[in-house]
Order: sequence, then structure tokens, then C-alpha cells
Amino acid sequence: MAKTTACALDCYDTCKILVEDGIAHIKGYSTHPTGNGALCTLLNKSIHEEERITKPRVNGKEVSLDEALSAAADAFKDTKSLLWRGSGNRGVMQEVTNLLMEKVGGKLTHGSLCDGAGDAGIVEGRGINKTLPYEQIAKADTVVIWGRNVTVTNAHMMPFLEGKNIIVIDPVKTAIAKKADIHMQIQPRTDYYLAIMLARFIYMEDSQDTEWLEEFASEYEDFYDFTQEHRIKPILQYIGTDLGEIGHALNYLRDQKVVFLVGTGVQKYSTGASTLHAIDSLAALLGLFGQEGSGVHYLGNSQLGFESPFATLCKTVSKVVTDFSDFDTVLVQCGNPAESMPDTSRVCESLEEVENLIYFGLYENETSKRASIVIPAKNFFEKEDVILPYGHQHVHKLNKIVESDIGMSEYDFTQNMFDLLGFEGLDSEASYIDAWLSQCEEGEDGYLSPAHEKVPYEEGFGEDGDDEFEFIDDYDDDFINTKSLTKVRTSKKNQLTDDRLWLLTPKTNKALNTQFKRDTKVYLHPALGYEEGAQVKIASEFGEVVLDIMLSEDVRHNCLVVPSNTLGVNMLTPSLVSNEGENACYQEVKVTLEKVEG
Ligand SMILES: Nc1nc2c(c(=O)[nH]1)N[C@H]1C(S)=C(S)[C@@H](COP(=O)(O)OP(=O)(O)OC[C@H]3O[C@@H](n4cnc5c(=O)[nH]c(N)nc54)[C@H](O)[C@@H]3O)O[C@H]1N2
Ligand SMILES: Nc1nc2c(c(=O)[nH]1)N[C@H]1C(S)=C(S)[C@@H](COP(=O)(O)OP(=O)(O)OC[C@H]3O[C@@H](n4cnc5c(=O)[nH]c(N)nc54)[C@H](O)[C@@H]3O)O[C@H]1N2
Ligand code: SF4
Ligand SMILES: [Mo]
Repeated sequence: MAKTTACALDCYDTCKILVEDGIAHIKGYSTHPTGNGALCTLLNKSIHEEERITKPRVNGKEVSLDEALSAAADAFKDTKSLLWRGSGNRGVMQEVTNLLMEKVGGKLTHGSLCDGAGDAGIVEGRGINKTLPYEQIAKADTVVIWGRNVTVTNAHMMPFLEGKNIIVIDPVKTAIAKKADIHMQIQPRTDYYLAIMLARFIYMEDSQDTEWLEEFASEYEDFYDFTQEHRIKPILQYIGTDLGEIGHALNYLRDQKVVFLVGTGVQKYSTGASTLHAIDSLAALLGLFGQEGSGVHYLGNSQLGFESPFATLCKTVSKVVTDFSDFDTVLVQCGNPAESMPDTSRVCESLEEVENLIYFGLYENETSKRASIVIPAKNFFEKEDVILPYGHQHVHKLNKIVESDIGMSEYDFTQNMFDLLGFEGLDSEASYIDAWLSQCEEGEDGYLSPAHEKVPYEEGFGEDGDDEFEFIDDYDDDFINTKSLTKVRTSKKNQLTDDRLWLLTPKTNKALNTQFKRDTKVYLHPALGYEEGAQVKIASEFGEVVLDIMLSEDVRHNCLVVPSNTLGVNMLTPSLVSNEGENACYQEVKVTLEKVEG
């Protein structure tokens, strides 16, 4: 009989999967509300072809699983321990190891490599970060795709965009930008200013939704004053747009149902929270919250409304600027910090200092190579789990589809540690799975998150829906001197423009972060005068990397694109957390190029 499961890769879509005849015959579930019967190549191909770690290792020597587990248990005895968990598999059962950390007195991490800055900006305005259902996106007149590469990272959104006016805001002419009604190919890191400018013009022409504002966001006159602090001419020039383009965009925004699909691209900066808060403020001004067919869709808080059975009182350290050398034992689970964290040289130096680096994962990578203990994991086809999506709210039970001899599940690992270290209090795997599922609503199409609402923010904002929307009312930028753009700033570090290039590190369809295919290419505009196929040394104040040149007219002239699966990309990125949200700031960096003769 056919079985179902879902894809646990870290992706907006979280596709439901139909398994007809073993793992070789899987397909997308055609009636799934967010799928269209198709899976992507990562699931159709890459995951089956990627070579797994099959044998446990201790100090470079292959050992039995029992030996590796007892070495791991010893490493947790009387030591300072840290669990650093990545997002290679987004199943909730990943978090069962929190319970082990609680028992050994170890620490966990806080903060995010991913969407944390944007999330913080959303919470500032709306109180909580609810997900806009795809069904509402389908009812929009205009969709603004703002720093999200939908065809690559969110392909199952495409059917919902059919027949709509599309505006794309992206420094790169992405595939969707080529098909859009308007592509605003703006300067990176200027989205905050663009949102404020659009709001300023909305006020100027009196297109705000006054009736809605009076009821749900009554401080809109203060927001008017705030937008007035921003100078139009220099800002439009800095963003790389003009009055004509802004006017054109406004035609698609006023008096219509509008959805903003905002991606992580706009918030990989210290100011990322302000950017989302400004975009949300623009949306509020247009009255887009709590109405059919409109709103802002970002990465939602997937655990909203749930009580986690894995909550602990463990202390935490930053996930972004972690100093691993503070610990004797570090368990790296489901991630690849030696490649995925910013500032690779700093990360690797601090990992070198760790006495017991335990890698618990599927594939060999830069982190597994440094580990003294390697424990192979099972993948999501080989164990039971539950997944809570961030792109929609259709919760899935993940079922074991194949029996595999390789590795172990996170639950089994935790249970083994409890047994070896003499701890008590771990419940059964089934009871934890049930603890998550029993909190869901059961709908026609399966489980729905308890936070699911057809039209979010219909009642209002905050936890209980009785707060108002709070507009953005300040902006701090420590990276760029913005004095000439506003009437209030003081001078800081970088000039508004200089000869260096912005480093953009978006995702690629060949990989899921550092899982699957790795690359060695940089994409440059031909006007920079480099030759395709040659190599170039890219340098920032944090490090350098040599990559193969690909020329592309699609990249803005003052940017370069190095996809996030590229070997060494994070040699260039800073050890920096965002002003709010404790997020990595991968793009808060400018780089220089130097030809490599050869
Ligand atoms: N420069 C730059 N860097 C970035 C980004 C960027 O945009 N630019 N993006 C950032 C973002 S958004 C993210 S989310 C992070 C992701 O960074 P990480 O969270 O470190 O994820 P990956 O690098 O994909 O590594 C995932 C690993 O998880 C392991 N794994 C997979 N499934 C399982 C499982 O079921 N169990 C266990 N135990 N292990 C498993 C695999 O071995 C794989 O190597 O990267 C960030 N890094
Ligand atoms: N195939 C595939 N799918 C994935 C992933 C993957 O690695 N591969 N990763 C998954 C994960 S972990 C995440 S977090 C999501 C992220 O998915 P997205 O939200 O799509 O994020 P990115 O691909 O990092 O960047 C999106 C776009 O932002 C643009 N951009 C960069 N800087 C700026 C800027 O300053 N302003 C504006 N307006 N745009 C900018 C980039 O050019 C890019 O087109 O994708 C998920 N889906
Ligand atoms: S990676 Fe994303 S698009 Fe591909 S199968 Fe998984 S959830 Fe669907
Ligand atoms: Mo992410």
C-alpha cells in the first residue's frame, strides 16, 4: 500500500510525498494544498545519490556504533558541553537532544543563521509572526516578490502567482524578475529606504487605508512624521530608482489586494529587522493585514501555538558568533558550522580548540573532517518525525519509509546517552511524536498548526489580537554613513558608495545550503572587465577565496553573486549579529577583486 511522508529539508514548501513502491518511487502529493504533484531534483535525485557516512569513527578510526556511543558518553562526563544544531532536517525530533543537554548541564544556542533578523522586525510591528496562507496569496491582484528567489527556493509558490501583477525587488535579474511587470534592480541593503519611500508617496497622494488604520494602527500620523525625516532625492538615487519607476510601482499597490512575499535576501544585514519592520509598516499603511487576498508572507514562526516537550532551562550562547573554544565537548548535530557559519577562519580556529568535537550527521563535510567522534545519522526517510513548516501551516507526520542499517535517529542517540550515563526521565519516541501532533487541528488535508488562521490578524495584533500595529519609528545603521539621506543621522563608517562590491550569497537549485552539490563559482557583470572561465581572488577584511568566473548580465554591476553552497564563501563574511534578532549578517560586507594570473 502507498505510504505518505513529507520532505524535511529546510525549504518553504515542505512537500507532502507519496511513496508508491519504496524509496525509488516517490512523488509529490497532487492534492496537497501547497504542492502540485511534483518534487524538486533535490528529492528526486540528489538525496538518493549523495554518499552517506556509513561507519562511526573515533579519532579517525572506524569503530562499532557501541564504541562511538561510549566515547560520546564519556565526552559528556564532567565537561563543559555545547549542542550546536543546524537545520539539515527540520523535523521536531531533532530537538530531543535538548533533554540530554539538560541532564549533562550543557548549553544550547540562541539566535539564527537564517531568518532571525526579519522575524524580530515582524514581531516589533505585529507582536507575533503568523504565516499568511497560500490560499490568500492566490487571491491577490499584485504580488511583490521582495528579496526571495521563488523559482529556486519556493518553486511550489509558482502556481499561486499565475495571472497576477508581479513586482520583483532584487539586485539580481532572477528568473521571476525576467517575467515580472516591474523589476526594481535596486542597490543591495537599501530595502528599508525603498519601503519608507513608497510609504512617503502613499501619504503624499493620500492612498493610505484610513478606515483600517483608525481601527488597527492609529499611530499612523507618527509614522507620517517619521517618513518625512527621509530625503527623497538622495534616497531614490542611492537605492538606484527614480520617480518614474516608483510611480509605476504605486499603480500596482494602491487600492488593490497586494501580497508581499519577502525572502531572507533583504535581511542578511545588521539592519535586517528594521527592513522587515519598514516593509510591514508599508503593508499596514495600505491596510493589507487581516484582509482577504493580502498581507506579508515571510518565514513564519513554525512553532507558534505549540508547547514543546523539549523545552529546557539550559543556558544558551550565540549560534552566530559561537566561541567553541569555551567548551570541552561540542555536539554538532544536523549542521555544518565549519562552512555554514559566517567568518570561517574564526569558526575553524575556535573548533580546533575543542577537545571532543562530536559530529552527528549524514554526510562528510568540513565539520565532520574536524570531528574526533563521528556518528552517522538516519535521514528523514528512515525514522519517525513531525514537521512544522515555516512557509505554510500544513503539519506533517513523517513516516519511516525504509529500513536502513546506517546510523541512528536522534531519539535513539539520546536514549543511548541516557542509558550509558545513568539518566532517567526520557519518554517513549511515540509519546513525543504524539505530544506534537495532538496539539494540531485535524483538517480535511491532514494536520494544521494550532496557530493556523485563514486570515491572520483579522482581530488585531499581539498574542491575543487586542493590540494595535506598531509602526517603525527609528533606524540605526552602524555600517554605512547615512547622514545625507536623513535629517538626523551622525557620521559613521563606510561611505554611501565606494569602489568595492557587495557580496550576495543566495541559494541555488543544486543544493540545500551545504547539503548536496558544492560549487566554486562567482557570477560577475561583464562590465567589470573579467574573463569567463578565469579565476579571481575575492577578498574582504575577514578573509579571501579564489573562485572561477562566470559572467552574467543579470547581476547588478556593483555586486557579485556567490551562491551559499560555494566552498569557502564564508571566508569572506563577518562575525557579526544583527541589531535585533541575533541573526547572522552574511551580506554586511564589501569585497575587492584581483585577477589570478594563470
Ligand atoms: N554565506 C551564506 N551562508 C549561509 C547562508 C547564506 O545565505 N549565505 N544561509 C544560511 C542559512 S539560511 C541556513 S538555514 C544555514 C544552514 O546551515 P546548517 O544548518 O549548518 O545546514 P547545512 O549546511 O545544510 O548542513 C546540514 C547537515 O545536516 C546533516 N543532516 C541532514 N539531515 C540530518 C538528520 O536527519 N539528522 C542529522 N543528525 N543530521 C542531518 C547533513 O549531514 C548536512 O551536512 O546556512 C547559513 N549559511
Ligand atoms: N533549492 C534550494 N531551496 C532552498 C534552499 C537552498 O539552499 N536551495 N535554502 C532554504 C533556506 S535555509 C532558506 S532560509 C530559504 C531562503 O530562500 P530566499 O528567501 O529565496 O533567500 P535567498 O536565496 O538567500 O535570497 C533571495 C533573493 O534575495 C536577493 N537579495 C540579496 N540581497 C538583497 C537585498 O539587499 N535586497 C533585495 N531586495 N534582495 C536581495 C538575492 O539576489 C536572491 O534572489 O530557501 C530555502 N530553500
Ligand atoms: S526541497 Fe523543498 S521543493 Fe524540494 S521536495 Fe523538499 S520541500 Fe519540496
Ligand atoms: Mo535558512
